[in-house]
Amino acid sequence: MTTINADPYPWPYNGDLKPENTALIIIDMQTDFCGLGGYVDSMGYDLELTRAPIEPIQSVLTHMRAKGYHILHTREGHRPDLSDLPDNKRWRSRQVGVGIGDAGPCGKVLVRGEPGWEIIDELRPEPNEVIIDKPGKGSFYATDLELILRTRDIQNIILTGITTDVCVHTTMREANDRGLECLILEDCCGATDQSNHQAAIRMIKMQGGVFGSVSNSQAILNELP
Ligand code: C5J
Repeated sequence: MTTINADPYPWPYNGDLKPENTALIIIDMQTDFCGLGGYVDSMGYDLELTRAPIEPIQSVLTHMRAKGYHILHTREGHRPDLSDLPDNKRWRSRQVGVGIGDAGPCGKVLVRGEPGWEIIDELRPEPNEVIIDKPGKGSFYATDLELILRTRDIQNIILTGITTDVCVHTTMREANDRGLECLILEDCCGATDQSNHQAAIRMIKMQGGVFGSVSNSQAILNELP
């Protein structure tokens, strides 16, 4: 039995934790969500909140790379012709700041290939790491993430990234319904609103861990086999 200290239960539930069956997923650490001039910045949110997880994720990433765990990154973004951008998503985004697909200081917002869409330098993927490009909030919808996880026999996923209440939560819920065992690292996530971050973390812990369990970067550094 190998587990990580977590709340509400030591994770994973079955004690089967090893590099071969466990992946770190880093969600949407893109300039548009945490960089100057990006989408979140254009909406007027406090960038400190979405930048807070950068250092803790760096520590976990370095540690898990060295131990040979699977590492996956995701990017939210749309095709340059916007053929995969739903009208209502674009309309809503235009109610606040620069709309998705429109030109901003970091290029067209959340459009593949634009500077704002890139993963930030601090967390740049290595060439052998998987990158999932997703048009939605969840990482499973309209992507090959499930195929990759099943092909590699990955059962446990450690979720980090931004934002806690939107793309991290949606991905965790999608993963949980597929029988994957989820751990969220609280200090490795951030939201545009701190109370939403806290609520999103609290929701995971109800009903005995309805979506999984919650831990932090220090526990990974200290306890991961
Ligand atoms: C949002 C995300 N918040 N990556 N995207 O629109 O959470």
